[in-house]
Amino acid sequence: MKLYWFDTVNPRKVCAVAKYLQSPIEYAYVDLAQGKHRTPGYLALNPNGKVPTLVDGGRILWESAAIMCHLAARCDSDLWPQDARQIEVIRWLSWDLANFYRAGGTLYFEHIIKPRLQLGNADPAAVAQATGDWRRLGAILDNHLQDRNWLVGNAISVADFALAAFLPYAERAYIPLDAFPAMRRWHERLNELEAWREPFPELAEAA
Ligand SMILES: N[C@@H](CCC(=O)N[C@@H](CS)C(=O)NCC(=O)O)C(=O)O
Repeated sequence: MKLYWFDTVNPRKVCAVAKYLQSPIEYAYVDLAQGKHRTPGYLALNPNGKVPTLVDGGRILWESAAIMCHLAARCDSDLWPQDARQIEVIRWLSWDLANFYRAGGTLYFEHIIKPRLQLGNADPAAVAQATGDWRRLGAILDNHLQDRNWLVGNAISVADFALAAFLPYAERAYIPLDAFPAMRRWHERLNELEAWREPFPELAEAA
């Protein structure tokens, strides 16, 4: 399998799962700063011009959630459970993509990606809107996590890898966690995993 990645939030989810599962992966670095995601060769793999992309034999997969599920299914891992928990995982992945990710994504983009890729200053209106949304939606997540270790059932799943994606960037992205103790405890549990703390391959190994 070949995984096209860059050291940003969506590839981070997939790299963390791949490392956690010890998936047999050849890593290919797609330097967004150099526009490598807009080359004809890369667009033929992923017409969205985004990372991550996974190539597994004849199968080309984009979308980090689908790639995480594929990696787990491929080795029968419970990260993508095959029983009633699967519906719960889909619920949280759906809620994330439709709601929560947008708030975190805006703060991450405004405070981390814009300066990194020299895209100008943070937009105060976008930051204010996203901060409010994060607080409103974060309360839902924090409430769910109050009496449990993981989002679904008693074990970690791809939903945890997806929904916690912005927490490692919280400080630099000015993502407010002060009012969310359950979310902070959840992140501490994730931080016990080396795959979560250090998800990315060495750049020297990248193609
Ligand atoms: N929904 C996609 C989003 C992928 C995405 O937005 N990736 C960012 C990096 S974190 C990217 O490639 N951005 C480049 C661009 O939009 O030009 C996924 O989950 O894989």
